[in-house]
Amino acid sequence: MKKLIVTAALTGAVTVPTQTAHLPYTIEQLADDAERCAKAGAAIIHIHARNQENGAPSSDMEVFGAIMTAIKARTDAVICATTGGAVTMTPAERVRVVPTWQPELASCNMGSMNFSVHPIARRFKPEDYRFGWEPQWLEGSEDFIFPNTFKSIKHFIGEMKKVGTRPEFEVYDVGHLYNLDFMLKEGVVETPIWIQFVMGVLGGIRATMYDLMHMLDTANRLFGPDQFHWSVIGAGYPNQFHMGTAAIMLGGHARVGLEDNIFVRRGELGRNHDMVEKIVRIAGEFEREIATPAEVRAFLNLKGQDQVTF
Ligand code: KMH
Ligand code: ZN
Repeated sequence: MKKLIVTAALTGAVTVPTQTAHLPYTIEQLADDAERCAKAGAAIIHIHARNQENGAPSSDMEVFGAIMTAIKARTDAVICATTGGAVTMTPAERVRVVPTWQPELASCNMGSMNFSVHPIARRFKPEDYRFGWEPQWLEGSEDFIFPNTFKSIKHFIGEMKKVGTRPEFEVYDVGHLYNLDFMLKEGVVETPIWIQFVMGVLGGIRATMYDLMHMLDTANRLFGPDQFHWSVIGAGYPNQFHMGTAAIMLGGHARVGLEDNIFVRRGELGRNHDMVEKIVRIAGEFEREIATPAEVRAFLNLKGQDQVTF
């Protein structure tokens, strides 16, 4: 795929509302942001569900379905549902979106790891928080292990296969690529593989060019350049745009949005579509055209918007 696939990750489960008033969490806000991002060039919209009153991450299947239904009504972008969920959720809760709503694409996290955002809590005083759940959410992540055992990864992929959902493999470190290779050799995973390199999470590999090249070299060596396609997340600012620009230069693809980063320029909070517009502008400078949802569906061999249950 010569064209650039832009994913917009609208909300996630890590960013808290106090960090930025631009974080969407209601169905309406998420649908608005999805439409604006799609118009700006995002072909994939990555979705988490949040509590409609207080913005806390949620595993409520009704809310998840309502968000995806609202987005589908307003854009033809591919919807990628999270199975990473949030720290409070069990793997069984996380995977439920797959059999329930049978999305075209879903994330599949490729290893257990520390996953922490506790340093963000240092930026705020107790009285700064908009919602009561937020300080404990940030601070508690210091003691959190994100569980993704081989058995649960196999189960997640099995659930996806049953309903024709394609996995997007989230790899946060080199070891996760070896886990993916193991799954491939076991016959659990099929090629071509769609990989999201997640760089810059506290607990995973850093978001530097050296680390990205190491991930890419390792993936090339394990799978061969024709057997996988990749996109990259740079968590935080300026990582999101540094890694995205590297992907534009190297023939990969880019994910942007408030799940991973809240600043569009140094010190300037951005909206989701500001992030998409910026990466599209950078792609333009490098003469990379932007892929449409239809092109992404063909490229990733997705089952189509009419085959989901939302
Ligand atoms: N929160 C991101 C760092 C998922 O949703 O499954 C990775 C992510 C995982 O998007
Ligand atoms: Zn996510």
